[in-house]
This record gives sequence, C-alpha cells and structure tokens, in this order.
Amino acid sequence: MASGSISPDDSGFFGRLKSRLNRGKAWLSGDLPTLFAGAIDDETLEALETELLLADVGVEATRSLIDAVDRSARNGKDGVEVLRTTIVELLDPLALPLTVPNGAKPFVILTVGVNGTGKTTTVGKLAHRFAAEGRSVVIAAADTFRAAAVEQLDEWGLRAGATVVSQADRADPAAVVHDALSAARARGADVVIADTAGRLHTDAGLMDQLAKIRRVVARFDPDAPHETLLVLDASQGQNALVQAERFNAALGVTGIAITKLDGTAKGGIVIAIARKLGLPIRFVGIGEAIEDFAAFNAREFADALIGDGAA
Ligand SMILES: Nc1nc2c(ncn2[C@@H]2O[C@H](COP(=O)(O)OP(=O)(O)O)[C@@H](O)[C@H]2O)c(=O)[nH]1
Ligand SMILES: [Mg+2]
Repeated sequence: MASGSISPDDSGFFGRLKSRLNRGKAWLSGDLPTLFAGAIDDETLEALETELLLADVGVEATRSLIDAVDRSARNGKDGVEVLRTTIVELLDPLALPLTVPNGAKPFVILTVGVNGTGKTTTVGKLAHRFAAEGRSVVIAAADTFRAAAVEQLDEWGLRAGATVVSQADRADPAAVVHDALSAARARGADVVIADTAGRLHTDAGLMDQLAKIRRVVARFDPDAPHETLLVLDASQGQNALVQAERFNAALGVTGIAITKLDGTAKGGIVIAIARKLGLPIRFVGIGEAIEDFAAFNAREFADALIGDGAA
C-alpha cells in the first residue's frame, strides 16, 4: 500500500463548508469591501478589530492581523486581500495532513478531548476514510463510561467495515486499548483508532486515565501513539483554546481536529488556536455525516471566514 495523506474525495467539501459556516454568511459579519473602500484609517482598523474579536480570533492573533493590514494597506494594497493573505500565511504551515507511513503497523491514533466535542463521531469518520483507502482499521472503544459510545462506534464500524473492540461497561479503558492493539497485531491491521472518555469526576482523573492509556500504547510500540489527536468543538470559541492548552500540556497533542464549524460564528477560534499553539490542524468537521469531514485547507478556510472576495 502506498503511504500518503488521507484525502479520499474532498471535492465538493468547500462548497458545503462555505454554505454551512455561520449558515452561509462569512463569519466576519461586516461588509469588508465597504469597510476597506476608503482610506484605511484608525477607525477602519478599529472596526476590523471588533469584527475579528467577535469571530473569536483572539486578542493576539487579532493584533497581528491588524498590524499586517495597517502596514500593507497604508501602502495602497487592498485591505481584504491583505487580510486573506495574512490569515493564509498564518494557517498554511499548520495545514498538515495526517500521514500514515508504511513502517508503523499498526499506526496508532489516540483521540482526546472534552465531552461532546465530537470524538466518537471523528473516530467513526476517520475509520471510514482509512477504510476507503483500503486500510484495515481496528477501533478501540475506550470510553467505557458512556455505554452509548460503544453503540455509536458499532454503527460507524459496521459502515466502515472496521472492527470495534469493546468490553463491559466501566471496564478499564487502558485494557480495552490493549485488547484492540493485540487484535490489530494478530490480524495485521493497518490502523488502530482509540476513542476515549471526555469527562471523569475530575479533570486530573481524566488526564491520569489518558496518561495510563498512553503508557499501555507505548509498551506495545515505543513509537506509539503515532498521533494524539485533540478534538475541539469550534462553537465553544475561547473555551476550545483553553482546552487545547490544557490537553497539550498534559499529553503532548500532535494534531487537532476541529468539529462543528457548521453554523458557528466563532470559527475564528481556529486562528487563535493556530497562533497560540502552532499545532498541526489535521481535519475539520462541518456536520454529522461521513462526508462532512475533510483535511484542513488554509485557503478555503480563509475564504469561508472572510468571504471569497466577490465584492
Ligand atoms: N453539527 C455538527 N455536529 C457534530 C459534528 N461532529 C459531531 N457532532 C455531533 O456532536 C454530538 C457529540 O458528538 P460525539 O462524537 O458523541 O462527541 P464525544 O462526546 O466527544 O464523543 C453528536 O450529536 C454528534 O453527532 C460536526 O462537525 N457538526
Ligand atoms: Mg464519545
């Protein structure tokens, strides 16, 4: 099997992205071409700053975008285009697809994140993508706190033709992951994706549990997990940023999936997270269906955020 990024057919995704983000409106609700129509003065920049902050771009990233617009636009460049280019320059280095090298077998992905962000859904969508590429997938149902999570995964597994390994309710999640890894090795599976719980009685309890899962995985293969994928819900805005910092500090995140970009006016949080953490953004989710999921593309994202320039 050839190694490479997972990118089955993402065509048509951009259209859906645009039509669903903030319900089809650009996130920056003001009319940018009008805003930039006259001379770029302090008033213009202040109005733009408000727009960016309202879209949850965050204070730091907003500052650097405003600076860039200020510098270039005063030299007669088009304000909207400067904004677009600056956003793309910030995000493009982080638009790094998740690649599965041939050597790592099985390639182990550990998904983490708080409750309800879309971990289980993302695991299902990922299993489907890998399967569509002809890779064999084992899913570890390691959220043993929510019985419904196993059912949810069984359904995704069935559709993707992936094996789902689970145990009884309240089983040790690390034991489930261990089982899944053994099963994957026994049958020569290509990829193992572990779903995990998002909420325990305490935050420390959750991080301890995830750390334990990591240790079990590392005993199985010192290079694994090959990916610790943090799942963030874009509609949570600044909260998602706080989660990203917390999970990264505790576990060392290697990639981010950003879900629920459909219908949120807080999509600018992607920029805030990029600016603050500099972690690879692997995937975006724009709905509950299999096809509502694609590799992150900086240009498409910028176009959806600020409108695609057709004034
Ligand atoms: N609109 C929308 N809903 C999503 C998306 N991803 C997941 N969901 C929904 O969010 C809810 C929580 O998802 P789930 O995968 O169970 O989250 P988990 O608790 O992190 O495992 C479910 O109803 C999902 O269908 C997305 O990209 N867009
Ligand atoms: Mg779940």
